[in-house]
Amino acid sequence: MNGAYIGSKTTEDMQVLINSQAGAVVVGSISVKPRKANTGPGYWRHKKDFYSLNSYGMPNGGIAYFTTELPKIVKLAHANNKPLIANIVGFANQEFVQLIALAQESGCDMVELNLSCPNVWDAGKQKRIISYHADLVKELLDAITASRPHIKISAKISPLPPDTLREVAGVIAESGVVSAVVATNSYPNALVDVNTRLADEQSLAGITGPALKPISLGVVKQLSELLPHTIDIVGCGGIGSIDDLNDYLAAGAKAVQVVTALVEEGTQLFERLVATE
Ligand code: RRO
Repeated sequence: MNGAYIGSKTTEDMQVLINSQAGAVVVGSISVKPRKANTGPGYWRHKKDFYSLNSYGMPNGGIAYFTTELPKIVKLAHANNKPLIANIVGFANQEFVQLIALAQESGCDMVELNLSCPNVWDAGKQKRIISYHADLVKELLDAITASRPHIKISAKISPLPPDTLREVAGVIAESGVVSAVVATNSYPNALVDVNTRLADEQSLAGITGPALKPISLGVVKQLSELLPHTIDIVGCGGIGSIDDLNDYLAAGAKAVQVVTALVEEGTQLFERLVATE
């Protein structure tokens, strides 16, 4: 499947992904309020493709757009036999709860909590990246359980360092509401050089692509030992070939998301991966 990215924000974007050979499709990230992209180029690619950096700042149409569009996107996906996953992001626990309601009412097959977006800044201050704080993850999962005791959701985390990963995996395992963990989102706060700004507000950005692969793969391997087998792991980070994909499956992933290679190659990437399976 695709990971939530700059090409999965609208019905038109989703139609392109739905027409591809992807096994499932992800829409989002969806927030409560509509969001404009950070000003600036947003994306920067290393000239030898070692990595990419992005700082878009979660642009999307918000509930206003997705109340009418999400049911349509679900229908389009189901007409092509593809599960539709909604990646959602809140600025408060109750916003996540509100967005879960939207996804469920629209017929989405799964909700993926984005606990890991690094690129939201306000007056020079960075929005806290939830997955780096086990206490914040617990508060959120408790709020979700309180409002929807029987729901099963997915959570997308950052490339966490070992102790944080152990704590967060413990909270997720105990919560009872998480049935899948997506590992990982981009590594936050990377810098190309002091003169290159992806967003006018700040120079720091999330790093993705091949350089992220060994880090995300290590997170997947650790999660396969930290999480019970009832929680699936979805690998994400630097997948551009069937060998990359197989490395994730061997490390314990049940499925994968692709982003940077998809940005570079377009949805033909899925055909290439399926053809070499
Ligand atoms: O929009 C972004 O800048 C962004 C998001 Br929401 C995310 O989850 N991960 C990322 O690398 N960029």
